[in-house]
Amino acid sequence: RFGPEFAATHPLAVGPVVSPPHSVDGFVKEFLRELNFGTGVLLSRATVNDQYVALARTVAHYLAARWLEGGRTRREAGVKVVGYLSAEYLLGRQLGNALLATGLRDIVEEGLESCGINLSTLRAQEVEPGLGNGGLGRLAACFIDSLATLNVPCIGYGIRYEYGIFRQTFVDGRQVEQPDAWLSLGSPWEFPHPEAAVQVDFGGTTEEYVDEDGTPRRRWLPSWNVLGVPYNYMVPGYHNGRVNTLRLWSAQATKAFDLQIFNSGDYAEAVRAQTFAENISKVLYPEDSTPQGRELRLQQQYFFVACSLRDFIERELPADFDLHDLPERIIFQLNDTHPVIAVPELMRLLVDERKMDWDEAWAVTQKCFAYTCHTLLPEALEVWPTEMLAKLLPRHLEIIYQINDGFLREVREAFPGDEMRARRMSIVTDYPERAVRMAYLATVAGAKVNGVAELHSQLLRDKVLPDFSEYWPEKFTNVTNGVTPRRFIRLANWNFTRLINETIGTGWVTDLDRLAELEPYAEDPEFRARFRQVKAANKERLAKLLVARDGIVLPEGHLLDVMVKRLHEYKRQSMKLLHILSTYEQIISGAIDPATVTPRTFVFGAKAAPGYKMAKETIFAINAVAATLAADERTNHLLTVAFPANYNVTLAEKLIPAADLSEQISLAGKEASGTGNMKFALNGALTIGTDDGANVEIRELVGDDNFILFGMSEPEVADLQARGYNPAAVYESNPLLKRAIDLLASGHFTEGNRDAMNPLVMDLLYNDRFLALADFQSYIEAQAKVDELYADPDAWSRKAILNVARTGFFSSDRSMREYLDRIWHAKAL
Ligand code: CBF
Repeated sequence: RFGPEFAATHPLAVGPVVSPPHSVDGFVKEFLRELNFGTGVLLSRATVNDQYVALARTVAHYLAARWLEGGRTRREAGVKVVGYLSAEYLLGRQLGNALLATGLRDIVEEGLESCGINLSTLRAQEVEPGLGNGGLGRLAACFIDSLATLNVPCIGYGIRYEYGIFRQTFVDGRQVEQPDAWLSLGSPWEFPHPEAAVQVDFGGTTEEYVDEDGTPRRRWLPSWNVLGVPYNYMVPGYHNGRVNTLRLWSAQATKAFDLQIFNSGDYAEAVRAQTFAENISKVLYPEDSTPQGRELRLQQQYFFVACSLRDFIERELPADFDLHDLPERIIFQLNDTHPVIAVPELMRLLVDERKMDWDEAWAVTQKCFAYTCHTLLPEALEVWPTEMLAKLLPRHLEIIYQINDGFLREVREAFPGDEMRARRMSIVTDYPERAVRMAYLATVAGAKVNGVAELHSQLLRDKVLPDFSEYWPEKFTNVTNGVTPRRFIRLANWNFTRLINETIGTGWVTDLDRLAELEPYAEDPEFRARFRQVKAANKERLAKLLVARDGIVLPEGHLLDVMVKRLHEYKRQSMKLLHILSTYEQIISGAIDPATVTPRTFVFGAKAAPGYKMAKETIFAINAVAATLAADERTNHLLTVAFPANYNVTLAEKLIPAADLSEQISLAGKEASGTGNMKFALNGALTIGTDDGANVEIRELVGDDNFILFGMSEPEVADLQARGYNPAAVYESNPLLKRAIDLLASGHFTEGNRDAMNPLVMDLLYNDRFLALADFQSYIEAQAKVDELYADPDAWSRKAILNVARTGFFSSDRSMREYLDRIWHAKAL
């Protein structure tokens, strides 16, 4: 029965694989089988973790049946695949999403109950994989979710960091980072394939040689290498049977240890190579919008793209595939500059390894890549010193030079005599040191270049890459970011989901524009009342969580004002703090009557990059203010500041649905898009925000009456900066601001210690790079408007409902459709 014929024909060998039965009995059998034989325990002795692992694996079985089938049909159909290259994926917990995608939730809940197990307890056991810093990594996770839901074949490629984004703790109000050992109990969601490991070379030299045909060629003679072990994760579509793959690479030494050295007793030396190799995928760089010019980071980047390119070419394509046709089978999307070293790597594979003619290889390469830029901060665009490249990737540096030579030839032909232009556009710069500008390389190589919101794409064209957009206007495009409604409404906000479903049906989960059908209900007093009940229930849920998680008590009946995002000066958490300080100062100085103050709870969630001093000072200041306000009986019934540590996706899922007010207050022209802004609006919070990033589009869609705008516009910012900005003068001229800053500097929040706040105060007064003081007055006035609006609950909820009804555009399904139509030219299966 199990001879060659079985292997060639039986469904267990060639598919289609049958999923376990979708019934309570079927599930319980699978679950207990997994607990007994997969985890090796009896139910009577199983720990919560055993139960969680068995449950996750059981749910994974259901998905795996579809996954195997989908992979098979994709390969057979020979369709074009989206290869999403991203150094970060901020996935969030997997179990809830897998239950949602498979539609198994009710069956599982009932089945577990019959075993005496509570599903929520097991869900809480999962440690989220925090393999990203913030918006960029979370966007990647939303995009792969949407592609699976749209039934588009996609392989997400990235790094399986052993330690993800650090776990933030506060000690005396200061951030202290702990390693994020997310794998310490293992991950039931991953499928490792050590047998499919790929070798990645580094270092050494290059040489010229003459090949068998007498053609002179160059080749790389690397000096060391590591192995990349693929770990596959399933990415399920919503209720459509498609399961795509996320393939994360883990670095391993080619040689585990040196037995001779070990036997001689030098144990540390014996494993040195292993430790060195494994460091490559050890930790995520905890930087957001700031590049880390470190060799290890370049190693990480090359490591994962080299593995991914080889993987796709050698394992996903037929052995006899003609690589001239590669663009018909793959489009690699470069998620920011982190994976851009893939460009010379593909050239190397084609020219050096497959002996393709340079021009033909370049034509193929230019069709296989597209580039998304996610920033506007010039300092955040990666630049690699040629010295470092020469040491780590000497052949790639030669290829980059050759690409640059060809490109500059083209530029000089197009603009004869304009040598300055050629210098400005050169991929290789000499100032301040000789280095490769990765954004330029991506722009030259990419079939398309896009920004992530209308304003961002325009500024990218006009200010960051003006010469390139003039030369190739058709190459530049915009795709405004989006977020997945599955995780951020359906899963995170069940109370609201129920209300929406009862009102307009369930179709919105995969067609978010249908939220527009809620618009008439904004006028319905009963619907508004139910909307307020939803908010109240979500606040209650959050309050329970914060007490248990952080010992934070949220007062009842407050306006919940939330600012959650990475801590960065351009995002201006310090301006938010000045608003709180100003309100507090006015109450305690008797300038305003406490009875007129809208009770508010301000929630912050923010991690600072460990080396970012001013960001850490801001965290300290927020915590100090929070503690003082909590102890001040004159105000603590009116103003509460809550700063739960370690903001992550799991916390976001509870915080966002509870928020009344969303703080999107970056300096205009600095936030590329923002995606938190979209999540809040979709969950019925009003935005107080500047005309920055996707705020602009949110405001256009929801209407000026339903968005609280303040602050300078981007041209006004540019103008002020050109005229010369003096924050100390603003401080002197604005009494409200002066009193708030003076109070901060007075030692009031630091037990009389005036020095403790000095770094932040001095920076605000004499530096204020992101013009917080310049926008302060306008911000305060906008906040007064918030209070006024919130005083009328019916009017407020009407506006909040309109926010929901008008922001269906911000689904990542829509973003993905735009990439598919305008950039990738790939199709659903
Ligand atoms: O495009 C996704 C997000 O990326 C960032 O987080 C980034 O790291 N560059 C930007 O700062 C966000 O504005 C953007 O939404």
